[in-house]
Amino acid sequence: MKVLHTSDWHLGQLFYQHTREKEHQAFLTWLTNTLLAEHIDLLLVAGDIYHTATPPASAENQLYQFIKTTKQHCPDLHIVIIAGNHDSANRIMAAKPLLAQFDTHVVGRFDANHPENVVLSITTNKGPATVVAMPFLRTSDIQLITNTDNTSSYNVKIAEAYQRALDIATQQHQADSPLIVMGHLHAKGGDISTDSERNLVIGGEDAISANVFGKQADYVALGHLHKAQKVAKSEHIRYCGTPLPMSFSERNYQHQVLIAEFSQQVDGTLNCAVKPLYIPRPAPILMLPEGDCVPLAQLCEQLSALQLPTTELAPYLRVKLHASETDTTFREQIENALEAKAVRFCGIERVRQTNNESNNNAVFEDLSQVEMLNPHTLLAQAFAANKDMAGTVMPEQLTSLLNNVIAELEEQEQQ
Ligand SMILES: [Mn+2]
Repeated sequence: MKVLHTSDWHLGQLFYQHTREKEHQAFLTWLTNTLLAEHIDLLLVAGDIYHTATPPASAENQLYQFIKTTKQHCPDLHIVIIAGNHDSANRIMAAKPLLAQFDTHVVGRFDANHPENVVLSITTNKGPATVVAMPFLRTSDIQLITNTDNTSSYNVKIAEAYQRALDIATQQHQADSPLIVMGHLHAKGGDISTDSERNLVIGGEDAISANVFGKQADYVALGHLHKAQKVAKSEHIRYCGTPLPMSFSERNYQHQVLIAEFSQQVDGTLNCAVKPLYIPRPAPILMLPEGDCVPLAQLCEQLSALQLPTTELAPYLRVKLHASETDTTFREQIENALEAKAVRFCGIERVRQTNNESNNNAVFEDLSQVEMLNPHTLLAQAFAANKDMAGTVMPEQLTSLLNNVIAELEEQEQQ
């Protein structure tokens, strides 16, 4: 049995105000072709299908069109989609009865009293598979878990949620067939030593131990972190990462999907071999200059002389300029140098002398990463960065006001 694992499509996302619809379409078309060429039996989409809880109609249309087209090409394919933190659980679930007609299983929310709802028994052409399709768990989803101490942390409740689903899955599961766990969360023990960007250690939000996925799982398909990586050095616990670059810091990184192939070994045990498949990038991501900042005049020369790669879609371009550059007409000069260049301009980054703040700056390098921060961390950092508040301690009241806002939003989301 062959499984393709992808996540974090963020359909409907704007990249520095530019629509990504054509990039998403290029990816989806590539994915359909890949599913066909690789003879995939099961497609797993591990959350953050959409970029927001209220995506544009074009993004929803894109998902449905993808499912329809793919099923025409690969009639035996099964698809499992879970909701991520960016998705609205309700919106995802609304199409459930219709999508079922296309062998597409969607799971928007975990109900602690009905953990069986996230356990799917799927029969592919190559045999059965059991999938624990655990969506992103909001605090409100797990507060019903009462057999743990009421003061139990978020982590303990998350572990209990997975345990309840795994108990059912192991009962239903047929020996010798794959048991797959899906999740959308920040798992501890990500392969960050080889990741030059430590900013994926997301401030504040507690990372969850990889133990929650159980020992029985043959493959764990995760979403939420934007770069592909193994978790806790396990070959079979993986993030596949986002298919499109989410920031300029990802310009030299190869985005991918993962293929997990299950095969029976001579001794009867199940083997799972995982390999990445790299996704072509239809719109290049360019940063100028690539290295250190250069004086404005030199930058403008470089821009005028810029030879653009011939690609399907116009490249994104962002320029870097040192903050000490005093010429106030820099914007105009840069825009003039870029005139008649077929690029999608993504602004000018003013670079300060590297200092001790560099760690924080890395987190804030672009908005896609800010979105991954825990709201409380974000508030604390914003407070600390506010000059008027220098030297003062953040008042308790601010924290409780934020809690109220979050609670209200979660309530709205429930409706
Ligand atoms: Mn996410």
